[in-house]
Parts: sequence; C-alpha cells; structure tokens
Amino acid sequence: MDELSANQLRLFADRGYVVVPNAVEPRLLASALAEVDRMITKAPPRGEKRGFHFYWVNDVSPPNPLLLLLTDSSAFDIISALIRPLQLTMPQQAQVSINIPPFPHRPGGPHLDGISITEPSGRPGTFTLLAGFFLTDQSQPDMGNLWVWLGSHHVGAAYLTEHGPDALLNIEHPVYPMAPPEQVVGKAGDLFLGHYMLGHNMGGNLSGDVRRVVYFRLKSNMHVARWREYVQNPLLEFAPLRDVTAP
Ligand SMILES: O=C(O)CCC(=O)C(=O)O
Ligand SMILES: [Fe+2]
Repeated sequence: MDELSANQLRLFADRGYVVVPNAVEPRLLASALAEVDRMITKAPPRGEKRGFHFYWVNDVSPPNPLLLLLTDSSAFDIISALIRPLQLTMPQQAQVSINIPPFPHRPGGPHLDGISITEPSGRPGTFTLLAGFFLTDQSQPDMGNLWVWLGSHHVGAAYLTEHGPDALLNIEHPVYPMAPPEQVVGKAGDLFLGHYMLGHNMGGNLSGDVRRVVYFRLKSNMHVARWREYVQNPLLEFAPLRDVTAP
C-alpha cells in the first residue's frame, strides 16, 4: 500500500504540508485535464480576466474524472494511511482552481478556508486536510503556485487553545505572528496535502501557462464530531504523525 515515508510524515507534521511526487498516473491526469478544459470551454473566464478563477463541482461522483484523481490513484491509500485508523470520507465537492497569467500578485497574508462560507448547518466549513492535484507544472515560484505559511497550523492551534475553538470565526485572515511563507512547487501529477489549519493563499503567475489544480477538502470520519478539538490539537486526526513526532 502506498504511504508517506517517516520523513514525509515529519515534514507534514512540522510544516503543515507535503508534496507527493507522481501520485497520479498519466492516464488519469490526461482525463482530468480534458475535463477541466471542457469546463473552461463551456464557461470561459471573461477575456480580460487574470489571476485566480474557480469552478465548483457539486455532488461529484464516479466516474467524474476529477474524482478519479482521488479514488483511482495512489492518493486514496496515501491519505488513508495518514489518518489511520480513521477512515477517509468521500468528498461531495471538487474545486478546479486556475490562475491566468500574467498576474503579478503577491499575497499580503494567509487565509483559512470555510469561515465566511459555512456549511448549510452553520457549522464552519472545517475539514481534515486539503488535497491538491497539480494538473500543470509549477516547478518554479511565480507560476501561480499556492503560498503556505510554514508551521502556521501549530500557531493557529495554540491561538485557539488560548481563545477557544469558536474564535476560529475571527481568524479567516490570521494576524498572529507566523514564519515567512513559501511557494509550493510541484509538477503535473504531484499531490499537495495541507493541514486544515495551515494558512495559505493564492500567488501570482508570471509564467506563460494557465495553472490548473483540482482541490478536495477532505474529512476523516471523526472530523465533524470533533472539529473543535482538532483545531486546537493539530495531530488529533493523524495518529501516524503522533508516532513519528513523539519525543
Ligand atoms: O488556488 C489556490 O491555489 C488556492 C485556492 C484557495 O486557497 C481557496 O480557494 O481557498
Ligand atoms: Fe484557501
């Protein structure tokens, strides 16, 4: 079974993210790319549009080629192993995020997801981890890469331990002190895994290509019942991380 190495587990625990090279085979990548291109053709961004542009796919189900990135690649086993003995629940929604050049943008700070747009029940849209499938190369900075504030999942969790988990609603744009950001690099076929509490944002794109990523916001079967604990205790849903980071 595919799973992260002990070193990748430690990186995920410390920095809040990891990129898994070649998680998706070319056949799945090509079908997902064709699907994204169909979506863009059907509802193209306005001609002058630059920077990020999203397509949301609700009630995503097999054999949607976007969902197959998760279910038919090594990603499913890798993520399942990261949260075991918890179980990965199937996402209802996929996000296609494209970033159209030239876009000379540099984010001023990070955001956390799911705070201004809650679930229909009013529950904040927290989740266990963000899985991003790179459909295009972002092997250098400023190619529309995601920016991440390293280790900020720990800072955010400490903040919510002090202020209580419902203070999450106040930190969509966190201002607590954080380490400097880094641009996530990877190639088409690579898989980004980021902790829910990791501050992140969209970057600029000075390359010649429209960046394409498919995101899923994934939950373990424990998440909804225990999200208030999770946002204070970032390793709660990741037993294998507790093993590699134990003193
Ligand atoms: O497009 C990206 O890389 C990031 C998107 C994002 O952070 C969001 O939609 O919440
Ligand atoms: Fe986000």
